[in-house]
Amino acid sequence: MPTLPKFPAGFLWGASAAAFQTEGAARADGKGPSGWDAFAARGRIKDGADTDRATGFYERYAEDVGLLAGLGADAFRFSISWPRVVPDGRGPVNAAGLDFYDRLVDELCARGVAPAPTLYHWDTPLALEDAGGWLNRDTAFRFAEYVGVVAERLADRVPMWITINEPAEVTLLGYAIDVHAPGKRLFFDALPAAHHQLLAHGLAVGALRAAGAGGIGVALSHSQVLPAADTEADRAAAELYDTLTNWMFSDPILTGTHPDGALAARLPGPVADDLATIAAPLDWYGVNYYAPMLVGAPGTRSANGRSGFGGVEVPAELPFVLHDIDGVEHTAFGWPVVPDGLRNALVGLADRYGDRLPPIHITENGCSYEGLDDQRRIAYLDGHLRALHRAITEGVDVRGYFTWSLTDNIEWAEGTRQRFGLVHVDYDTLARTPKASYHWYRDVIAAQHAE
Ligand code: IFM
Repeated sequence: MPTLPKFPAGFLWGASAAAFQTEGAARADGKGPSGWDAFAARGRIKDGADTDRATGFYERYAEDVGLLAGLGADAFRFSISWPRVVPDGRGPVNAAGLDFYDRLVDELCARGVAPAPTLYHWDTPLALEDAGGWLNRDTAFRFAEYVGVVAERLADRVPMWITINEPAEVTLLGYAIDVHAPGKRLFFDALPAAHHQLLAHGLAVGALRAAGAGGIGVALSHSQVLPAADTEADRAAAELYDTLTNWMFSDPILTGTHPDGALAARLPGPVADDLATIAAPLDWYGVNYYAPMLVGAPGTRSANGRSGFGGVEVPAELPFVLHDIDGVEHTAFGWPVVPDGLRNALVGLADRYGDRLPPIHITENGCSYEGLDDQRRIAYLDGHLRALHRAITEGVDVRGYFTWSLTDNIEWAEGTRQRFGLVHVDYDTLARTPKASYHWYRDVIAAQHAE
């Protein structure tokens, strides 16, 4: 593989992970159950993976921090489990839970890896989920309380914070089409979940700042959305999908406005006041990118007959369908590999927001493939880093890149079937084995760090 072009001085090289996907210890040391624990207990993880154990990160965190240090990573994006810190989502704080993240942060700092915690990566405390979860406005205020507790404890050592991760996926997969926890099928009635997560983000920014935290960002998924065919119906379907998955989240955060009046009219609460909270200034903006989306009108079919995305079919109740992208490589998950889609998504953000767009970090990018000699993962990462470099050359201010993921982990409803790690996890023994991509990424980082 030819050497990658040089990224700007000070560019941050990292890897990402999340609590439910790695920690295990689901009932240990006072942790409360999350909506995802309940979803797993209902048999909704396809391969019946042991999510109570996951990769055992709760016990093995020092080993994984050692792997990060071995990579030469500048930063590690992990998530804090809300129900480990506030077991019932409100009320008493679990000291043992906070102590765990304190130890983790100390270990990272000791190994020269900057901690970059995400405060919400989908594991809502079950007590709050049972009270409506993100459909309930109160959840946003409980989130801000928990964020304040965490920030008071960790702000002295954490240089980079992520409030919430991918609210679009939580809304669509969790509340609209019953693919993820909490397993609701509300279609457009899921929209309040989007609004309340955004409100939670805005309130969390305030709670972080009040505790003296800096380096505040968010992690939103951004995909280039393309109409399946050049027809009015496909263009309208793609535009709606683009609004629902991209702009409905980034516009409120970056501009304090809503991209679609008709959709905004379906949102609950004092929306105009909430938008002022949601648009609290950020220090940086996180982009998760995996693949572009090809969208058609209901009833249309992909040229190759394959529809959906990674096995997820859009129910007929929604006014769009997802088409497969033909003629490109696909990952083990069936996701199309289109590196230039990352450049396009970034240039699209810069064009749309101009000066309102803070410096960007790529907070997730990666792929699912089998095997230790994962040359296809290396090709994926190499291609996306080159596309990222092109975006920077074209003027987009990108300051860092976190690959998803450090180790294999629980891929939500897919369980252990999809492996996104640079490091292989044997789910019987929990032994970690670096893959070829780990060694490749280590060499990339070393070359980038060299003068
Ligand atoms: O594993 C997930 C992660 O938790 C959120 N973003 C997408 C990844 C791959 O599906």
